[in-house]
Amino acid sequence: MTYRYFLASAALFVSAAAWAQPGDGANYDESKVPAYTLPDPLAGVKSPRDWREKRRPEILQLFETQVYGRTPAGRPKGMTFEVTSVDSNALNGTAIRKEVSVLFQGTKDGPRMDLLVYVPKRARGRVPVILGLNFSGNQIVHSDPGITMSRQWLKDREARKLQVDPEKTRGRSADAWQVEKIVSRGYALATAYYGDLDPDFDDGFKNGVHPMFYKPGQTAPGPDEWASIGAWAWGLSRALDYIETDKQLDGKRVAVMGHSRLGKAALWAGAQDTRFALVISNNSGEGGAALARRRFGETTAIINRGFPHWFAANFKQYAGRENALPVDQHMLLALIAPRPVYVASAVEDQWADPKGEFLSALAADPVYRLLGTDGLPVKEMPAVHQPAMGTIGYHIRAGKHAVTEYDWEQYLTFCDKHL
Ligand code: GTR
Repeated sequence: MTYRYFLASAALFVSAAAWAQPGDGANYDESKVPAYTLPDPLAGVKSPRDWREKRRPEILQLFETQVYGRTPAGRPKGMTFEVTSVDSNALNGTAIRKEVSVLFQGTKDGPRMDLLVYVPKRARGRVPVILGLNFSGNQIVHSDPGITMSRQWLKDREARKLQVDPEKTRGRSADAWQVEKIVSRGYALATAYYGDLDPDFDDGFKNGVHPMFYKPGQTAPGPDEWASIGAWAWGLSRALDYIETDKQLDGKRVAVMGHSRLGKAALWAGAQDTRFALVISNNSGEGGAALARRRFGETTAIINRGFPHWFAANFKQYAGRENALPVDQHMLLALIAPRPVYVASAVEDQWADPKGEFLSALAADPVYRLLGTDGLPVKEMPAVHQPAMGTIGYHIRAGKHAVTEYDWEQYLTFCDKHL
């Protein structure tokens, strides 16, 4: 319920008609999956060097111009970090809770992202970090009353007249974040509200961080420029900029994680920013880990109709024409190689095409092996609750579209293995 609740509140950000739902012309019949040929990520590649110097940049540019849009390079000049609160006895004395404002233009009333960080108290030296954006404000990840209510979420709540008592949202998504479990396993958790980067509704990119980068007279991103997923991914890299400066955190061991639309963003962040040591996609589906060419569940046409602000304008030309795409999502995963990537599905999340998420991980395997890793250790889709963990990890669990304790258990095992 929790997650659905927040999706429902997120849904208010887009018109009801746009909120595409299963059954909206979606195919769920494997026998109706069209014949397709995946573009070969290793076309023309004879060596790891060919991959690194030629093919990988080529594929990255295709995703930039045809799918997610180009992200402004590097960090904004004048960006500063301000630690706004520290509690060294949080979570019954097991963690240090830190709140940090990432001021993109160095001013408190300018565009900013408010990070919440829990650091394991017993840790010695810099600790590895799990970083992920949340859907409705930092206060949803735990009932800890010391968490400052996300400022931007309060504004969004007002702007959209959400009938929800902010205090009642504290800890609403605690089961999707498992903060104590993460901290007890020796990882810091860092999170921020995704609306700090771009509010998730089609406002023509007037809010959020896009206007920071408009050229004189520009009022919206160009056809090959970044959109909402790009802004969320950019925010994850700015959070990593902070993490690198924090003496308690290890900027070289940061796992970027996201669920659903924020799983799309985590994959795109990990693909662009090689500083991320590991990437986790939880039920990211179409435009995330799932192969577009299968046209199973949510399709390119459905997602662009439902969420026109998520992808670059250029991406819309592929609605109903997936075979014309110069890439597919296995190549997004391949951009992360040789760094570990974990793709997770849920049996009842057919909208996200679990089989398409698995086949994408399988099709990225040859790139991972070319780069000297063990890639994905299986050739067939594992049975439910039978995780496969090589440098590529995959599991499918029973249940719905959500992040559960089971998912976190596997992710932490995967992080233990690789970080
Ligand atoms: C759905 C959307 C999916 C996924 C999901 C979510 O409505 O069709 O692609 O992103 O929202 O973010 O929970």
